[in-house]
Amino acid sequence: MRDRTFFMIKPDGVQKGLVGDVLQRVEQKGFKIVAMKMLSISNEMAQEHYNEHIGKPFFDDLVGFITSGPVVAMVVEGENAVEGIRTMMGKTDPKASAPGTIRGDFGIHLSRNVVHGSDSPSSAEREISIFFPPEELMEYTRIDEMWLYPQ
Ligand code: IDP
Ligand code: MG
Repeated sequence: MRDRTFFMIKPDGVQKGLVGDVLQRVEQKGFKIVAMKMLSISNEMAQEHYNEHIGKPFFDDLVGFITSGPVVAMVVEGENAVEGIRTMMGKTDPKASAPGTIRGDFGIHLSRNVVHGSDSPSSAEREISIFFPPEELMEYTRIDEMWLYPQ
């Protein structure tokens, strides 16, 4: 099933100059970027985005970190995009992430793990709506789609 996920390069990824590398991985895999922007996340947005973590001991650090500098937010579409992006990200803790994954290759500490990706289709829908109004989602055909998917 072709679905959509919310994917974001966190402030540490932007600061470490990883935007191009991360985007290249997403594009080369065959996923289609259908929306993308750089922004600074407000405190209110951060609370909403991470509302499932309210009350946890790391919540304040998480909100402080995610609002500490610009991020690159995007919507990614393709076959099994939610799960596929999570696989490309690796585990939440970069120390446990396999080499070859984004977190495995570029991170070392749990709280500075370079990227965010939705963990389910319902989270994806919720998170996309926080960052992107519907008119910012593009519909187009990638020229290589006939080679990415059986016709
Ligand atoms: P995920 O990003 O892999 O979906 P979540 O459990 O949703 O992981 O946690 C959101 C973010 O909060 C993680 O990406 C990580 O940066 C941070 N985080 C999760 N657990 C901890 C913790 O125990 N200590 C500090 N930060 C944490
Ligand atoms: Mg999560």
